[in-house]
Amino acid sequence: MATKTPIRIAVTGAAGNIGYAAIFRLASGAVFGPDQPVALNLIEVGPGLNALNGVVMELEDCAFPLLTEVVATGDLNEGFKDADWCLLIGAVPRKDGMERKDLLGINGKIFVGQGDAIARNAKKNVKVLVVGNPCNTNALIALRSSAGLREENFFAMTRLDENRAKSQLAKKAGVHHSAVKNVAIWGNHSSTQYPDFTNATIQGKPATTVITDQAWLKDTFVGDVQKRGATVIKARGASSAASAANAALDTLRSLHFPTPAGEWHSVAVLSKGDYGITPGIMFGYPLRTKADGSWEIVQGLPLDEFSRSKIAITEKELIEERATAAEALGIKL
Ligand code: NAX
Repeated sequence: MATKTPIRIAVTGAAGNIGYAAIFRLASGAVFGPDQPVALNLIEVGPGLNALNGVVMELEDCAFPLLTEVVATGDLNEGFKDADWCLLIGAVPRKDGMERKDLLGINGKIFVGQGDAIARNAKKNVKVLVVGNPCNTNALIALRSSAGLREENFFAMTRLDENRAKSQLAKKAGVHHSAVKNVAIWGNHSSTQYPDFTNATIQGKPATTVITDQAWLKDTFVGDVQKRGATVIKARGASSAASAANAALDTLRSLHFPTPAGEWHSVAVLSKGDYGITPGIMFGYPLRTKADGSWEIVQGLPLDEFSRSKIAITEKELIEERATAAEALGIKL
């Protein structure tokens, strides 16, 4: 039995597709390491609560050495109690043909209530990662609803896009995906995101000197990464689940442990104006996690005219999403 204080992780939508693919790996030690105990607070609604009973049985049946406690509940106060991390997955998923904007009204309300419940029940230095879509604006709603918590502890997931982009670059270059580094995802987790190949490296060299086909980079690569979610939905008949869970766990790990020298990871945080972006939107940036657990945005990356034009599009979408959500919810964002 490990002796460290457990990290308590609250997971909403725990019995859904992404939740189910995430929690067993959390309990196994795959995120926080083989000597770090974890406790899970699993939160569901409606029919999901019945399914959650079965998930709890399966967790018991795994007899994970690092798992110290499982709380399964439909009550947000109980669910977020003493949480160190909140992984907000539960939401109504996007269906084929549905735009993220359509989801703003439906899902925004969920994140007002959850932000408030987190502020009242979780630890004061709790960190919150939003996966449920539209995740950038949902994260902003949760942040604005959680009086007293630290703005810099709210994140929205763009890591799936980063991982997708790395794989596409690796395939084109004919190398293993681990050879591709530093792919920043700028902006929104949506079809306007900008997967930045201009600052990426392949086997330590600029990606643009390894892949010299500019048309492929600017059109095929950017377009394929932007539309990958929709392409998976068409093929599976359901949105990305295992890869989304994997990306959520990658994000937690990257925010928990220091980033290796010279590298970065992608995640959306509250803009304070870095790179000229409008303050007050949750914007995807390249981040480095420091040894003390705080983070910083990677500064000074060159952005050419093409990159700037793409970033402007995704910034505009996030400003519009914020306005749409504020109007739909009748709150200031
Ligand atoms: P599922 O429908 O399989 O699961 C969602 C679960 O959330 C259900 O069990 C439901 O009962 C529960 N739920 C709904 N409202 C809740 C609430 N208020 N409190 C607690 N639980 C609640 O969807 P799944 O495939 O797991 O997707 C979950 C979310 O992730 C969706 O919003 C989806 O769009 C989003 N995604 C985000 C991605 C990203 O990169 N940020 C990529 C994958 C995915 O599209």
